[in-house]
Formats: sequence, structure tokens, C-alpha cells
Amino acid sequence: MTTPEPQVRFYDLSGPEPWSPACWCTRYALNYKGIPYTVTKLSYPDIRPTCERLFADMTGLHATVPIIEILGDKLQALNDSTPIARLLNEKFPASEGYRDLKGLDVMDDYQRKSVPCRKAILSWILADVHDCALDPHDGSKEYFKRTREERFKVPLSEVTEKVGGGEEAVLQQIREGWEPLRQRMMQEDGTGDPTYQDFFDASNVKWIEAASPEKGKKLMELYGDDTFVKLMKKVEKYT
Ligand SMILES: N[C@@H](CCC(=O)N[C@@H](CS)C(=O)NCC(=O)O)C(=O)O
Repeated sequence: MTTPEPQVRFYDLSGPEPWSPACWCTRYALNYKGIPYTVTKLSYPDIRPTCERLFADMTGLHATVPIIEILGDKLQALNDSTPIARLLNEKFPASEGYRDLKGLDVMDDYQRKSVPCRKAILSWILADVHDCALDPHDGSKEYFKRTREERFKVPLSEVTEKVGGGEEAVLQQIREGWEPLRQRMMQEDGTGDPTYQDFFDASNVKWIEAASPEKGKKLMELYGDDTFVKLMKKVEKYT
């Protein structure tokens, strides 16, 4: 059997295992669509120079990962996970044998409404991301600590308390913020075909689990039901 020629170069963040939620969205999208790709790991300090190399005009563009480069005849680079998913559907259509990512039409609204929940997650696990998820040797840790402490104005270890109001308060914000997921999963048994909305939610679960397996377990108990078990079962094949 021959290995299929890569069609996409996917730039992910470095670290002992994949952890960035936005990059997980792109990984799920590529896997679901069945697009052959290669992964290039970037340190935090390498993100901006890579964007500057790939994008002729940086006006209005945030220097972030994920970034994809579509290779060959379709050559094109793009960052930002949801626009990436839309571009992948356009460039790798069902008519050419690729699976179509579903549910992208609701994403702008869903993503906007998920901001408070994502902020709560961030204040819960920020220090764990620094301690456990980042590559310890490539400058990512120093970059992350400096930029996040500038943003939050407290040491990383105090963000949950001083920014989030303590773990209980943060968990309550996550519980309320993720209610639409709980409602959705109540209609499901975890065996259906995942939508991009499912991949987006699962990416946040992956983020928490990679930062702290202990907090990942706490998350599973958040509603005292099988919301997260069903979600992760639904996306498992594309992990
Ligand atoms: N809306 C963007 C967010 C991407 C994002 O924030 N990526 C982070 C890593 S998870 C990043 O690249 N940060 C660069 C930095 O902090 O300098 C997306 O979904 O792609």
C-alpha cells in the first residue's frame, strides 16, 4: 500500500502532546475529512515569524496557530481554526471523495456565546498549561508566562483565585457556559456522526485533559451525567 501524498501542512503548537484547543479543532477537521497532512510543531516564539513568512500582508491578522498550508496546485495558507475548516470544505469537497464538515453555519454564533466558558476554562487551567502542556526546552514556557502575566496582571499560580474567583466559581461558570452542550448531548447516545460543533467542544475537553488529567476527571463529573462521555465517544474516531 502506498502512503498518500500530503495535501496540507498543519502548524501545531509544540508540547509533549497536542494540547492547544484551536489546533485540536483543525486536527479533528483534517482527520474527519480524510485529508493526508504533515504536522510542523512551532514554539510560541516561532508563531509570529512563521506567520510573517507565510502571509504577505499581516494587516488585521493575529499571529496565532493553527495555520495550514494547502500544498500543490491549490497552494494557499490560512490561520484561524473556523475559517480553516470552511476552507478545507471548499478545497477538499465531497465531490472529490472527502467528507463534508457539518454544522459550520452555526459556528460564529456558537463560538461567540462560548467566550465566557472559554475564559473560565482558561482561568482554571492557565498555570497547568504552563507547567504540563508546554515544551520545556524551546522558549514556549518563558513566552507564555511573560505574555499571560502581562495580560492578567497576577502570577500564573494566582489566576484561578484572583481572576476566576476561585475554583468553585470557575466550575460554575463552565457549568453554565457549557449548558448548550449538555442539552445537545441529552438528545444523543454518542454514536452519531460528529459535527464541527462537537469537534469544537471536544477540543476544549482535550485542552483541559492535556493541562491536568485531574481537572479532566473533574470536568467529566461537572453535570453528574454522561454529557462528556458521549461527546468524546462521538469524536473518538477522529482523534
Ligand atoms: N481564534 C483563533 C485562536 C487561536 C489562538 O488563540 N491560538 C493560540 C494558541 S491556542 C496562539 O497561537 N497564541 C499565540 C500567542 O499567544 O502569541 C483560532 O481559533 O484559531
